[in-house]
Amino acid sequence: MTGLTLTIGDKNLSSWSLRPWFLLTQAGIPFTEENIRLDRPETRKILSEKSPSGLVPFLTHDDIKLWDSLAIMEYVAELFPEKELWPADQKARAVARSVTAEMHSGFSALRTVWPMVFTREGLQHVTSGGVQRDIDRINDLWTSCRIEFGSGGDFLFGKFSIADAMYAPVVSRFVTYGPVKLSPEAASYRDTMFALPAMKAWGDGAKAEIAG
Ligand SMILES: N[C@@H](CCC(=O)N[C@@H](CS)C(=O)NCC(=O)O)C(=O)O
Repeated sequence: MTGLTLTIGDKNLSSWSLRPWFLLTQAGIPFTEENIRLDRPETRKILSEKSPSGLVPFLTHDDIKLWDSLAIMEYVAELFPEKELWPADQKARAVARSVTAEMHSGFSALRTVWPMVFTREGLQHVTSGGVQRDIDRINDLWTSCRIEFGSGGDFLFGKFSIADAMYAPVVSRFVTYGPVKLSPEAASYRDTMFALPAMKAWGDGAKAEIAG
């Protein structure tokens, strides 16, 4: 056992939770999952008692708790170097970190106007308020990563990396809010990501959550 416990929010809604969950699942790293429903009267109290930041996700390992999706994924990459969760090549790794950081700190129009609702297809396709600009930038990023660095596999940097986990909720949005116009490379990347067993497992969890 790895002794890792990842605490996440609703699978249908919590885009930040999806990222480290997807990383661990896709990389085949065992972990215990703990769930906190986000839209309940008791949510705030539970989060303030359990989570260092009052937010999800957070990771518990031995005697430490770590919060924030990117910090969690960096820690996992250090714990499991054999999984090569960043590209091995130094320049590719530096670009992967830039691409990841840009998502972590940016694309606020897309995140605000198109919140992740994993199970609902056919959501209203509004592209005002900077959404189209964010889509265009992500399309450019995905396209250039696939062309320049993607030859070793189906992911942004060929092999699966933290950069892919960081964009997993965008893949969901580009399905549920479609049609979104993407380059052939970016569209094929979206389809590959959306078809992964880890993505399907998250979607099944989201459906079960709603049904329950
Ligand atoms: N920068 C944080 C963002 C975490 C965040 O905003 N989480 C949301 C859920 S996706 C949350 O916990 N919201 C609390 C609430 O809805 O009460 C990260 O990368 O993990």
